[in-house]
Amino acid sequence: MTSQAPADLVEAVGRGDRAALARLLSVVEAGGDDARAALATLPVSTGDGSWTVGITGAPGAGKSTLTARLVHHLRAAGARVAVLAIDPTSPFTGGAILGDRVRMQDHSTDPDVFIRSMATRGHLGGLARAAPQAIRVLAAAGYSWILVETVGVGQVEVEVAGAADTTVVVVNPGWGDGVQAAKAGLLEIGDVFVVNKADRPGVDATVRDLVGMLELAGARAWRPPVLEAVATDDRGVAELLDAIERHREVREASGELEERRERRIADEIRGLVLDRFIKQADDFCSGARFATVVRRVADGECDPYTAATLLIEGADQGGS
Ligand SMILES: Nc1nc2c(ncn2[C@@H]2O[C@H](COP(=O)(O)OP(=O)(O)OP(=O)(O)O)[C@@H](O)[C@H]2O)c(=O)[nH]1
Ligand SMILES: [Mg+2]
Repeated sequence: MTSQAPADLVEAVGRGDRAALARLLSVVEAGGDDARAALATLPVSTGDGSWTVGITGAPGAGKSTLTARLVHHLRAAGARVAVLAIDPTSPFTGGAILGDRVRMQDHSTDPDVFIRSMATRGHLGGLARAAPQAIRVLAAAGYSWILVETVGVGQVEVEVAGAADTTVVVVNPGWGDGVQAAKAGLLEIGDVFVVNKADRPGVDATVRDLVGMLELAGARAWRPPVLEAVATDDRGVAELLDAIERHREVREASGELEERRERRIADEIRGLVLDRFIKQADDFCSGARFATVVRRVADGECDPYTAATLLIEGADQGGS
């Protein structure tokens, strides 16, 4: 797939080679031996000097529009920015990603902005594994801000958001939107809440709902603010960036950052282990041996539990 050795790619990325960065991200996304080799040469303690912001919320909430506006503000302040748009839906629809491309067009010729979309290939666990690694690659490439857009509707998205230093949850005005966010588990992971599309009715009620639910969730050292924004008019975006920076300062001062980073490394390792076991399970459950075992269970010669044990232990001895 790539003519360059993974270690050379990592080195080229460190020199600011954008084409190498794109290739390295593809390698990491694909997983497997090349990804392992590349990641092994990547410094683990990246993140020094870089800050990852997860932007999550229901489909169509305005995440991409807000992200594009944030990029604009960060660029105005001279920062180098990477955007990772994660699409957990089918790789065949591609709709959201296409939309993102359009919204990000303003930044497409800026050499200090790097935009990348990632879709699920194969199982969802692959995405949960690849996203934190992609963030690590982007940090190593010297981007001081990494914005990660995910659709916050399922567990995987919540896991991906766990790779962020600050998580922004985007909701819209309207009956029950705050409740939906709560159901999707977004109240727990949000550090900053934004009621976007504040040009529509029902903003006050949604803000009130969110503030109420956050209070019920109990006292935290950081009290997540609930902001209003109209991303399409750049309203409330400067305030959002202020809130993110305040959160960053509090996080950095609290010493809790180190703990979070360790937890994230633990998650990454767990993801890698899981990824390898899943691959192994796929190997066990395919081919002639598997077919034979299935037939034996179907014929009533053995039960599924025994069959599974036989498959696993047999493979250990067979060394496949
Ligand atoms: N009225 C109004 N429309 C907005 C606002 N922000 C975004 N939109 C519109 O809402 C639509 C969806 O915006 P996106 O930024 O693509 O939303 P998203 O959350 O990234 O969507 P997905 O990635 O598909 O989940 C677009 O048509 C935007 O122009 C806003 O503040 N007010
Ligand atoms: Mg989007």
